[in-house]
Amino acid sequence: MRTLLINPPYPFTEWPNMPLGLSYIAAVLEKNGFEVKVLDLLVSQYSEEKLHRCMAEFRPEVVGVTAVTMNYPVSSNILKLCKTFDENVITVIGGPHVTFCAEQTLREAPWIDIVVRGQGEYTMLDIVSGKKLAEIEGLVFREDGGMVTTSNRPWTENLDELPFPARHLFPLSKYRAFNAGGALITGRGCPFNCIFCAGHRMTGRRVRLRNAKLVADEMQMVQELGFKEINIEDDLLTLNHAHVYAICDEIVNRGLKIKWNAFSRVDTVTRELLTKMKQAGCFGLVYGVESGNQEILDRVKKKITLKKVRQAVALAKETGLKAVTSFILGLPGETRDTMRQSYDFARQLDTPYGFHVLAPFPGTEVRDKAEEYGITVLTNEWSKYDANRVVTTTPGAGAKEVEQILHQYYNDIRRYIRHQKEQEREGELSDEGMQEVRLRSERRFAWSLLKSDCIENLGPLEIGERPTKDLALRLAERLSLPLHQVDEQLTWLEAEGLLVPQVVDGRVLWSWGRPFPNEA
Ligand code: B12
Ligand code: SF4
Repeated sequence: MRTLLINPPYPFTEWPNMPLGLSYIAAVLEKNGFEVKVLDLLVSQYSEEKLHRCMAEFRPEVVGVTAVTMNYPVSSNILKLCKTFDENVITVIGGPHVTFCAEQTLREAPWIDIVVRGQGEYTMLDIVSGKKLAEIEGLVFREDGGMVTTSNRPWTENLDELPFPARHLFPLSKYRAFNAGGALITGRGCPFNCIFCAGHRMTGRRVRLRNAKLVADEMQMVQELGFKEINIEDDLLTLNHAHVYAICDEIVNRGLKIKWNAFSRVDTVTRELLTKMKQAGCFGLVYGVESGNQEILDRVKKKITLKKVRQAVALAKETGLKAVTSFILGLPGETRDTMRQSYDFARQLDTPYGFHVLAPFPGTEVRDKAEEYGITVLTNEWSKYDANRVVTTTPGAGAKEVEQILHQYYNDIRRYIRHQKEQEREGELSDEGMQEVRLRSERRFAWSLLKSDCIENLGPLEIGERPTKDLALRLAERLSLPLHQVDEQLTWLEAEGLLVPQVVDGRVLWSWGRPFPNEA
């Protein structure tokens, strides 16, 4: 069956990233001889007309969309539109939201035919191969006016049997225009049981690891595609040290010059490990710290101590890695005082930090046992589950208290950016600071081009002395941005081959670069 996979939109603030889930599914379908197309509505303007055009041109027999909780409403609506355009198309949804509320999804969205629960590569392959739905593990679907839930699909044990993600089906130049990293995973699973996390329930608590040689092959491939950095998206890379050493050895022995970062836990790092990682190109780690109050850490089953946090941050600093710490406000037992402790602790660590707000995602223990944990869930309006706003309260921390700390955190960010701008004006900004400023403006610029399909809608331009300058003039006006800034950004995009001019009928037509002939 011809299959269309759709990457739905979500806000810039959530770091646009090529989705590995959809790209693994696409790769498995292609490997088995099926025709697959990706419609990426994240790094382009989302319109009904575009969706309609894609459906009319490609005429898919199956449409699949992914969703986290926050963008489930828009993903569901995309499938509703697909069904309106073609009532015979089979509509499928998967990902970490619907996995844990599959039946509710089908009850509320009659236009969705199938919910895929958990890891989706082989489940989608079975669907597209036309296997009887009742015989496919990991599904919920409608039948005879009721719903059928098939048995759970066992975790994929041997990750090495999976092909590399089908990056060639995605508009890579658009992702690269953010100057952000390319993504890959080296393993799936996390043995911990933090009550606010849906990750370990998506990937399983038993860790399966990929062969280090294959990981290095994929890193090399991502680098050759032009990505300057790699984000390793494992839930917890630093769990199995032998695995990390093996990957680092591959990188070093092959002489790869790759910059990469990863998610970690403070109780899984040692000086030797971090030194090795640094040698192999790692530049940063994200530590889930969650709270500056030990009782709360114990209550949410984080199983770490504040002492360990301090040690792990110090180790990262000593080995030259940038540690970013991540906190959650509104956890069970939270009060104004405990949030203040988290905030003070984050600042004392003297390393970059981020604050999110508790969102009780379906499938998490904190949602399933909300009452037991003293959590009041204020809304099930899923679009509000972006973990940046208050959707729960505790007896000791209402919305106002949480927002107060959150505002303080946002003010810190604003102050930091203002300070950098002042330093830049006075010529006192460090190289690292300059790089941050440049990156921020590159990303914002890329986003404004992409979200309005600016390049696609531009049409041909007169041939002038310097085509990039002509394009800059036009875009500066259209985007209301300073000409010098637009010119600088476009010069970079063109030099990287991300934007390409072509002369057509005596005029210049700009388009996004296509490193693969069949790229979206
Ligand atoms: C890496 C990562 C990120 C990266 C990249 C995200 C991306 N879009 O690629 C960054 C840092 C950008 C990010 C951002 C966010 N993330 Co995040 N992220 C992860 C992480 C650690 C791994 C995701 C991953 O790549 N897995 C590997 C791939 C292969 O698996 P997968 O994506 O789950 O896909 C498989 C299945 O889900 C299924 N599937 C998925 N889609 C589809 C579609 C179809 C049709 C089918 C059949 C099957 C299917 O099959 C796939 C292949 O097996 C997960 C934790 C986890 N283990 O799930 C959290 C996680 C997904 N993130 C989460 C959240 C909340 C966010 C943010 C909202 C940030 C925030 N404010 O907290 C944003 C939302 C961005 C978005 N829309 O995805 C939550 C989602 C929970 C929920 N129910 O919403 C998770 C589960 C972590 C958690 N807190 O519990 N994230
Ligand atoms: S928060 Fe991190 S350590 Fe805890 S269960 Fe989730 S992935 Fe594992």
